[in-house]
Amino acid sequence: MAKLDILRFPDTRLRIRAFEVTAVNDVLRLFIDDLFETMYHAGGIGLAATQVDFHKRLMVIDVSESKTEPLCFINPVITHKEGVEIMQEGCLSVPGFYEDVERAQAITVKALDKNGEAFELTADDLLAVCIQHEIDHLDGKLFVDYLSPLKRGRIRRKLERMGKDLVNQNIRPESTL
Ligand code: QAP
Ligand code: CO
Repeated sequence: MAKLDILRFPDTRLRIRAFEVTAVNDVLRLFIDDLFETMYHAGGIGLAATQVDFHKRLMVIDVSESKTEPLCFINPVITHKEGVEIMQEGCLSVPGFYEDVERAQAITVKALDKNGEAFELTADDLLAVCIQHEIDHLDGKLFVDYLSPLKRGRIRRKLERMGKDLVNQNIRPESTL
């Protein structure tokens, strides 16, 4: 197992559209374990492969309080969206910033699991929002893209000004102002 480095906005590698996974094998499963380890260590509820500079359509999520409900989605596709919900979102690639984003309130998603088996899942509220947020990453999209250019620019400049090391030491951008 290995903890991986997480790319930080505005790194242009976060804009790469991920490729379909063509084979679910042991090598990929080892990487999935690393994604979970990285997400849990960073205190996240979701992490897409794109965020660790691996450009395949693969993401992990665990929205449970107890951190005992790992979900892995390979080649995820949303087949149904319903309703609207505004939720405050954050992102491990945009550390220290949380803003309201409007998304579908409920979704159905189909994907492959870590054994390469197809499954379909209907989700609402936090899990639905998290799935939409992570699929956006696989398409090179970030939650800050839904904000006004002014807000996005402020966040970009604050993150650019702080060294990578400060972020890794978990010092929040707002504490430097
Ligand atoms: C996406 O985000 C998400 O700034 C997952 O300092 C977030 O796990 C979907 C995190 C909210 C729906 C609602 C962010 C951890 C984790 C930070 C995350 C931070 C430490 C973000
Ligand atoms: Co994110």
